[in-house]
Amino acid sequence: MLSATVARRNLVARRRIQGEITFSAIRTTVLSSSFSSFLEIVDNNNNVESSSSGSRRSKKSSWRSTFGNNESSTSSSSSSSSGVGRPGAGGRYDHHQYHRHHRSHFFSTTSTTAKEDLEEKKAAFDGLKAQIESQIPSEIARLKALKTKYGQEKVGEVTVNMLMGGMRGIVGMLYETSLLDANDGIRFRGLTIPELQEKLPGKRDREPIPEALLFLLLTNKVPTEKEVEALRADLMERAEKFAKECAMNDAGNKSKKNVFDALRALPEETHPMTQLSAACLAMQNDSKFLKMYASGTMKKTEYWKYIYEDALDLIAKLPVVAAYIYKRSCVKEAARKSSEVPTVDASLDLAANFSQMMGFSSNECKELMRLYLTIHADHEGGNVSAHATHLVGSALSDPYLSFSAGLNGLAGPLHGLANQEVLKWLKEAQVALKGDYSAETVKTFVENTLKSGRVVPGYGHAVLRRTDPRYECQREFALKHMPDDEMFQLVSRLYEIVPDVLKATGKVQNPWPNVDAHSGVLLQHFGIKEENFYTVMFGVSRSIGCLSQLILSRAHGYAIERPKSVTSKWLEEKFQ
Ligand code: NMX
Ligand code: MLT
Repeated sequence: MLSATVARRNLVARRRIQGEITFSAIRTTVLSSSFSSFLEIVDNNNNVESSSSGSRRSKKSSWRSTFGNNESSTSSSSSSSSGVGRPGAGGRYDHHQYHRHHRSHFFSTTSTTAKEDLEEKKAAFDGLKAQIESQIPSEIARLKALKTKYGQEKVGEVTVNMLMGGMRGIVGMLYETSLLDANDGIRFRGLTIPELQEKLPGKRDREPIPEALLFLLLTNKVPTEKEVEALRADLMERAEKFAKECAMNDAGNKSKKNVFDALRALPEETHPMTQLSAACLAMQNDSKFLKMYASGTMKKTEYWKYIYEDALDLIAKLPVVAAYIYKRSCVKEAARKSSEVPTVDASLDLAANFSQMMGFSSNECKELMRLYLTIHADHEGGNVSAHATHLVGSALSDPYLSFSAGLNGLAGPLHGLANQEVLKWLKEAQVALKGDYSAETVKTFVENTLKSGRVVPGYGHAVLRRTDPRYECQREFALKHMPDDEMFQLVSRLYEIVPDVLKATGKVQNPWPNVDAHSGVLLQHFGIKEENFYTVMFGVSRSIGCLSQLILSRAHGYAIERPKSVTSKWLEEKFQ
């Protein structure tokens, strides 16, 4: 069976398939024909006509003038020097009922009463959704112009090798939030990780906070301090409301079941990733998009608004659910409080609160969590978790369904679960090597891993052809905070040995370490020792990237994904 496959592969390898991918094919996935009516409105009016009940738009909204001043005085230098784009002119903002509610809460918790300060904060609070909205017409017009001008251009060609090799190298989707270069590594809206560390505002210490990254991914703009603070407060309010409602419901007569009831119904030994994915599905009932779609009153141009609300809700809820799973299924019996919904401290940032809810309140651990949640958030669109979320979302499945699909992909050992595999392997190495980390013994250990038929976890990548910059920044963190950690010494030694062992196989395309080779050693140092939880943390972070793109995909009218597949017989007949 295997040799037949190999023979078939050899027979057709390197021969080009007739089908070529044109820009038009990719673009077709962006703009479905039924979306063109929306484009006409944009073209004719250069404006999006409001059709949403309960929403009002004004070209000269008060936030724009206030916000514009605020922006230029506080952040324009950092943004322009970074080369990150600014939002399109002509900002409008919605006075959604929802926003009014949140804004009043936001102000009621704000100590200052100075009118100007309030105006500024109001502008910052409304800023994110309004900025996304203000960019939509120009983004759609830009995409339409791209299609008109280059629709028939080719962006690549597909060989049989590519088709049979996991679609490696096929350019087949649009994904705006980040771009991976084989030699330079990841750029989030054009910014490298060191640039994120330098430029993103809202820092508590050295590391950026993921809220700032979320703003950047959604708007292609480095936010101001105030914008980050407003988004932080919004997310934490969503998290607190969710946790409080579930806790009250737990304490009540239990007539209404919540997500924690769903988790309690699962065996404690259920893998934490399975629990996280199941929790997403169990929360689907909260989906605003689902309800609006079912009502039959939502226009296509409004989809993104409800996807946005669901996405932000989900990003806020996931750390609470994850911390619960950690306490329930990972920590030792003595420390376990399996039935309690974690308490959210809404004064903290998302990462610090996550760390605290898990039981780790040191500043160093909070800093690690900020770094961790930032660097795992996005890795362009083709990786399994992002692509799965994107694919399922393209069927207009809501964010709960879509991201659950992404998590199921992340739970695979060749993808996100590799971080768990790495720590298991490091522990195995510690036992086998008994403290002897000499080059020879470590090399033999790695070779034995390969001989046993396993991959070396944490090494290799489908796109990267260098050490993952996410590995490098974690190494820097370790050198700063825990240079003498014994397991870190082992990780450093492996970095010297593994690439040559993998190169010697003659088949590994990228012998360098990826993000997962380093994350576990940091977590275990700060007390998060249960490696079966590591991929859950990856998932909490990945929601930021996947769900940002999901909002943009609906805002820009991407079509349902449906590539063509062929049978191997079809290929044979084509080339024989
Ligand atoms: N150890 C042993 N063999 C490897 C490794 C490795 N780390 N990486 C690649 N190979 C093998 C691979 O299995 C394949 O063998 P075969 O032809 O017998 O099937 C051959 O080398 C060619 O594979 P590549 O083209 O180099 O890699 P590919 O793009 O197919 O896969 C990974 C990429 C990441 C799946 C692969 O490098 C791997 O399995 N790495 C270990 C698991 C891991 O760290 N995954 C995490 C990736 C990052 N993330 O978080 O998702
Ligand atoms: C990721 O972060 O998604 C991984 O590095 C895998 C990938 O990019 O394919």
